[in-house]
Amino acid sequence: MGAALRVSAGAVAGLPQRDRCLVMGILNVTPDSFSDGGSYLDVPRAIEQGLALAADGADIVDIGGESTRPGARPVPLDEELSRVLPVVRELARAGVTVGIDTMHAAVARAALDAGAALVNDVSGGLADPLMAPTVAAAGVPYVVTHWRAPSSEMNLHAVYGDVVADVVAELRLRVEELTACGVDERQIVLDPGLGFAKRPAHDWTLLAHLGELRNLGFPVLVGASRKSFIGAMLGGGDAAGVPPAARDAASAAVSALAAAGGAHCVRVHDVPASLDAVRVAAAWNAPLGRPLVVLE
Ligand code: PMM
Repeated sequence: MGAALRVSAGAVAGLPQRDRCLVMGILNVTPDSFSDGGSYLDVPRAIEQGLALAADGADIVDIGGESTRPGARPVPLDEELSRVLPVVRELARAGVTVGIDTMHAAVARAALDAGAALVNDVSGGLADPLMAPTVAAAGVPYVVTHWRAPSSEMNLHAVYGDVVADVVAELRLRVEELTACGVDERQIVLDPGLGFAKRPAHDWTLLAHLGELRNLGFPVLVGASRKSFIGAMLGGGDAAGVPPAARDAASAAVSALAAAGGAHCVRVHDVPASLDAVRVAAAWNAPLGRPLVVLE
């Protein structure tokens, strides 16, 4: 991208602006998410947890009502809506910047009406053809994740020639298609989709090459927290031996490295640890004159 440096940090209109990588706290209002499934299915409990994430320093609280773990069953639309909407409404009313984690345009639309500020779509617009026009009309930040197939079959699609080149090319195609549907480039945040049709080696390779994703020219969000590739690394190849909650220190280390590598946002369960981690990254990069996202 030439010798000139392009600074893109703080550039996502509608999201908090910080002199560091943003921290998005995860709130899954589901019975079956791999890490916090079942913990916050009760609405008052979910609201309490969302407020706790914000009090811990989360810049954004990301609310999801459908698990995307491998093999997860789809949730009927009315069930997804009834899980997330009261939580979105209450947290937005409390002044929290809320993200809605959904692949369904109707859920995104209803959540935006209830006060959500960002749409986080792990399918990058592929699961629902109405998502792109919905997000385009709303004009809100839109997280576009690398995705190949629904959770029930995504592991069958974890086949790459060169995982970095393939993910970059497929995300570039998503950007072209989304912008052709009216999504403004300034709305787009890209995400490598760690664990989505990826084996652990794919996830680590993508993290090592985050700069190539950044070079597409968009802010990048990294969702590594507690995922099985971290469990597998800690467990010497056996993720099952290291339960999700025992992966928080390693997840925070990934947050630090991702932030130092130019991530705009990390999506995590343990907010205080990652907040410290991204602060370390900002301090680490500051003497280099690049505390923020720099595209080279
Ligand atoms: N991962 C999950 C859910 N939503 N959203 C984005 N943008 N990126 C991710 O990597 C991502 C996501 C699955 O993990 P969870 O069960 O911890 O929410």
